[in-house]
Amino acid sequence: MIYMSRQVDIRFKELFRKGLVKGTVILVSGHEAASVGMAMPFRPGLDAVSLLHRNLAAHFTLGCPIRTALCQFMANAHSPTHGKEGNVHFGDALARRFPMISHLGGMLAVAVGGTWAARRAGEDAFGLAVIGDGGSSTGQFHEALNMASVFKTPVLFFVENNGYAFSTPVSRQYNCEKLSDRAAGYGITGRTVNGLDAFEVYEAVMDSMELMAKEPQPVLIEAKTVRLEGHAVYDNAEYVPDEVKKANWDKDPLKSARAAVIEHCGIDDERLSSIEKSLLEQLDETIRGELSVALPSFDTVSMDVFAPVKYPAVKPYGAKNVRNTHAINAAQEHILAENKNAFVCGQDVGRYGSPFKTCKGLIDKFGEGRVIDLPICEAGTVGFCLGASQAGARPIMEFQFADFSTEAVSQLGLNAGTWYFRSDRPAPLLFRLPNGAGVTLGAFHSGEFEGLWSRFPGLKLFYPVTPQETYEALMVGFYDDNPCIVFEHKLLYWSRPADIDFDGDLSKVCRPRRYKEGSDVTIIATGAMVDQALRAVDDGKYSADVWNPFVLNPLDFGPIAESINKTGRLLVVQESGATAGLGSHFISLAVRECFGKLRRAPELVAAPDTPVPFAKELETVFLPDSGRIAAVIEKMIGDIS
Ligand SMILES: Cc1ncc(C[n+]2csc(CCOP(=O)(O)OP(=O)(O)O)c2C)c(N)n1
Ligand SMILES: [Mg+2]
Repeated sequence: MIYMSRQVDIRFKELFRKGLVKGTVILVSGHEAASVGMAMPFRPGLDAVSLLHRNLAAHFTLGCPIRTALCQFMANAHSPTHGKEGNVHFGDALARRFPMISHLGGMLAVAVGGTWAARRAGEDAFGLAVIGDGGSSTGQFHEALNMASVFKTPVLFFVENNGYAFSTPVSRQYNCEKLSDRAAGYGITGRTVNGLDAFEVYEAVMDSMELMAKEPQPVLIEAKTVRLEGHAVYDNAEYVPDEVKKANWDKDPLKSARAAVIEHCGIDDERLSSIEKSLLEQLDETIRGELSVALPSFDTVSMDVFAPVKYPAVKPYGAKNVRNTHAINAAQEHILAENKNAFVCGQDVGRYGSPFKTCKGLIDKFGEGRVIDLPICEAGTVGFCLGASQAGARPIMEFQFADFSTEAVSQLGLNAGTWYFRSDRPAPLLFRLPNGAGVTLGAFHSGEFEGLWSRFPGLKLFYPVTPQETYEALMVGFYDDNPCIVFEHKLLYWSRPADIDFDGDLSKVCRPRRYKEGSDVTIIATGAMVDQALRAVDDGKYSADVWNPFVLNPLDFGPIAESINKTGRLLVVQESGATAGLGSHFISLAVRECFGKLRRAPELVAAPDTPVPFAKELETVFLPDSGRIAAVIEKMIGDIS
């Protein structure tokens, strides 16, 4: 494996120079022994593994055919990502060898979540989470290790310390003696090993697994290794002193591995060379074959960002005169009762029942194993949920406030959002985001983030208003096989009590909602602005169609476009600042789809593009209200008459 990985590295470099491998090639020479030694004890399909960019040999050790890696790098029609992702960003999610994203540290929590969920389902799984010396400086390294320790999850954190992060030496990365010393801070065992010796690494990993089997907890191993080349093909590592380069080549793990094979396997140098020659011929034959394979095309490659959805029949639910908080609680209760693999997690969702009491009582009914208080690390916990979803669990995660979801932009937007696109595997995840202003909480607890999250393909966004919509959004979001976000406007938690009468048919849920029918103007409003819009037309002076798209992504604009074609006027009302929300998108769609029928330019009523101010007097003026909306309608209709 060490030999083959080295030869593939060399061939990749050549193919890149000939333009037959695009993007870039990260060079793995020097890391092969560590990769093989650490991966050998792990079992494909059971253990949850996140490898790093220099672990080609570990992919092979864990069952990835060399051909698959070649196709991935050549981005041809046989590529496991169908050419939709490049070079090292591949894996096999079904085999729990999770495909990495670029963001260093981002995959560690995924391995933790996968291991945790597999164990929870009764499987005897372990985890392997690999990171470099540079990546160990990320917050997510800490978040993942801390979570694994808190959740007593047996994940081996394996730090490959090659002395450099790209060009940056370790002196700029950390200030402790050994990276394994950090283990003490998590109450776990840590050790440093010679990463150039596959046998030593293997033995250390086996010891760790024994330890983890006795008492489930993570272990931290630092493997000291070397990078024999630059960071990637474009880097000739001028910043590495020549004497260090020479010393590194003297330590080449391929040389020591060959010597060990000769010593222990009764094979002499000549015989080994002939085996190597034949392996190389096979490799070259495979490369030649794959070079003649077609390149991917839009005709053959699905660019779907969403996994197909097949809703089950669910139980009907009804309640009289209830608020949104009740709807959320009832939906989660139903989900937990009906789905053994579901769990609710978030900060203070357990005994405290969450700050808005939307999880009240759930822990009494379902216990701590299913209603789980999380440490304060939003990025890590989203990664954890993503990993859990790959081992059969169906997580519901509450962000304490939508504002804190910004901590998890890369995990939710780039990792979870692109998961299906990259891996062909669904990531069933439901995130609840209490959002919006109006409760004097200032800039960091009042944001409305539907605009931000709409920028990430692969996420489904729901913005319910009524208790019925809220119940339906959570149900459909849970039973969807994609990462779904439900925005819960805080002002709507306790306002407008109403009945819920859900017939259990999830296939009818995803449609825009109309609250009022009229002929003069079409109003699109979201969140708490729906109430303001309704109030503006309440007195019957204007005849308005008032809509909430309800599913913001993927948006079904058809019925709203029909309404605009009928009224000839569009007013969009949003709480977010004009450049932050989706209002401009709705207007753009209307102009493109309904231009011939528009009687005047559409209007956007939005908050100013400032942070949400704290004082009530400022916040009240900041937020659009029914008076402002009515004035704009007056202007719009006045323009015509
Ligand atoms: C969060 C993040 N920041 C920056 C990068 C760009 N980047 C890719 S690899 C790399 C160096 C990583 O060094 P290290 O973790 O030591 O791993 P090594 O490449 O040495 O194996 C950098 C900075 C990234 N991928 N992710
Ligand atoms: Mg490094």
